Amino acid sequence: VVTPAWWTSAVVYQVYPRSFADGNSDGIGDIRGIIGKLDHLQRLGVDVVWLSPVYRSPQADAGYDISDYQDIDPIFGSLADIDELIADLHSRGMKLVMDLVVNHTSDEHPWFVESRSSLDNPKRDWYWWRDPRPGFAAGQSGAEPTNWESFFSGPTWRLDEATGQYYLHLFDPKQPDLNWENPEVRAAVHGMMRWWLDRGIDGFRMDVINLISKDTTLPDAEPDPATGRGDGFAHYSHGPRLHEFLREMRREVFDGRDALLTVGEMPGVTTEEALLTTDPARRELDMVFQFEHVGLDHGSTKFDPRPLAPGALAASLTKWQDALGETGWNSLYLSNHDQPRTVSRFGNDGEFWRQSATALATMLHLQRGTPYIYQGEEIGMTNGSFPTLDAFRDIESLNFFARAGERGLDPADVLDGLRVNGRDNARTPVQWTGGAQAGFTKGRPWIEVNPNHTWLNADAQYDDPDSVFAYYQRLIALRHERAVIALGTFARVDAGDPAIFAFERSLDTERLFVVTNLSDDTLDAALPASWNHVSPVLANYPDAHGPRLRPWEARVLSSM
Ligand code: TEU
Ligand code: CA
Repeated sequence: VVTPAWWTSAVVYQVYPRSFADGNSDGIGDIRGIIGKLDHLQRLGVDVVWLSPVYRSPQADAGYDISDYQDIDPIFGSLADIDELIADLHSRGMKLVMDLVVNHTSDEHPWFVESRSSLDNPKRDWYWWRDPRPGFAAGQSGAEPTNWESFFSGPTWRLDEATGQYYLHLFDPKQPDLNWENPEVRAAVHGMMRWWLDRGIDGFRMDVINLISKDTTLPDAEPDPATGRGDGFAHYSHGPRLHEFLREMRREVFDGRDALLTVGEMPGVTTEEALLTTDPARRELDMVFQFEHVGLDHGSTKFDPRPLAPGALAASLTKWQDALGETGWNSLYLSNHDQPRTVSRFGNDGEFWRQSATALATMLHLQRGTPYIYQGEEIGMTNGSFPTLDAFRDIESLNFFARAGERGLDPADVLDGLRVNGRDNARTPVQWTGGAQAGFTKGRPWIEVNPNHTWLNADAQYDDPDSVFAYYQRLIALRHERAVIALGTFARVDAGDPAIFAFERSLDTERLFVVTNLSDDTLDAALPASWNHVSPVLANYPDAHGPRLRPWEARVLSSM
């Protein structure tokens, strides 16, 4: 019998440091701020902290543009601070997973500074340098080596005047893509990863790791008539050497080390690719973040939001449960620092705020996989309010707005789109108290605190047994207590209405039955007769029995 991996019963908590807690009153969250809030994490009961980047960075993309992988940015603290954080987490029985951003570096990283310095610099081939398109002069419109649209709007190529060549940047021009075809690049990344593991960290969350292998022939995309550029995703994601690179990394970095967690962020991943990546027999990654359910409400772009069809979320998540089944492993998440707030996006952040926050948590945490909580989700934080454009901070939103004219979009509509799906929704400061700046900082925060902190805050919830926080505590404890949650099989149960997400988990003789009404309506559920008279081990309404489900009602029934 194979011992199940430790992370099957673990819950991960994501800290986005800039917005978590400010230790020195400069308005930006930092490592000392995190150290001061470990009681909160311990009280919640999570096992692992995933920390978004704190490395040295010009902060063009809030730290996802790294200029020194082996140092801490002074805005966040020092290496001594991170050592203290590792030690404190470990002494409280929690682990630390760091972000690994190696599809690209900052353009201020010494590797890129060297690479751009001349055509024959030894590091020239560490990045993707190409001549202008044949027949075009450098700098001429259309001279970019491919016509791809970048994630942050505009072309994915930037001309370096001094050498007359273009470099590839799938994200911002300040984030040049590393060339993983070059074995020296891979060895340098592996060495850096070992250095962090030797320092005591417990794993990595790997940023856009499915983009590290690209089609080296760099084919053009189907152009969008409005911009002349197109979506090159098929050519730069899941390239021919992705699995080879991941297996090599496993051998070079992780083999011989115990109790780690590796999770690959993979926008656009299919169930087939996710299965290949997470099947333990193939020795690649422990789990991946898939993106299907966080794209269901996107229209032609993510800033052209569409209402979610009833049942769409449950259907998508069920598809992933079924596909990864007992061979692969799912990461379970509804939000992170790139997504709107869970309760605003998938729930009802008005009338049914508490009910929908807890119902969504129930259906997510009790699936098969490792749940991820994004900071503030455990108290039901909602989307920010952004009255005007200058309330936004995120490069993705600001660039999209700046280029919206190219697409002929009305600025007022674009602003509405940013309010719905902009990444800043998740980046407003964590609401600790009802007082000034929600207790996040004694200074002026880098982004405005959500005005609803006066009633929506951690302090107001700690001692309230009916709070969202208390409910998350119980859900986390349940995963620790019950093997069926960590290891049981998953089977969706048809409860008669697509808005009712019901499923059964089973392990040997142990059964768990989860039923959630993911709608604002009262619905009658067709529940299996065997569950009719069992009282719930967890519920988000009092007097939970019978077939009638109130709006966003959630019940967890157990046969043990
Ligand atoms: O995100 C990758 C990604 O594809 C997106 O979800 C991205 O946030 C964008 O919204 C696409 O529309 C990762 C990081 O999580 C993100 O914060 C970084 O900006 C990005 O990579 C580049 O490192
Ligand atoms: Ca600070």
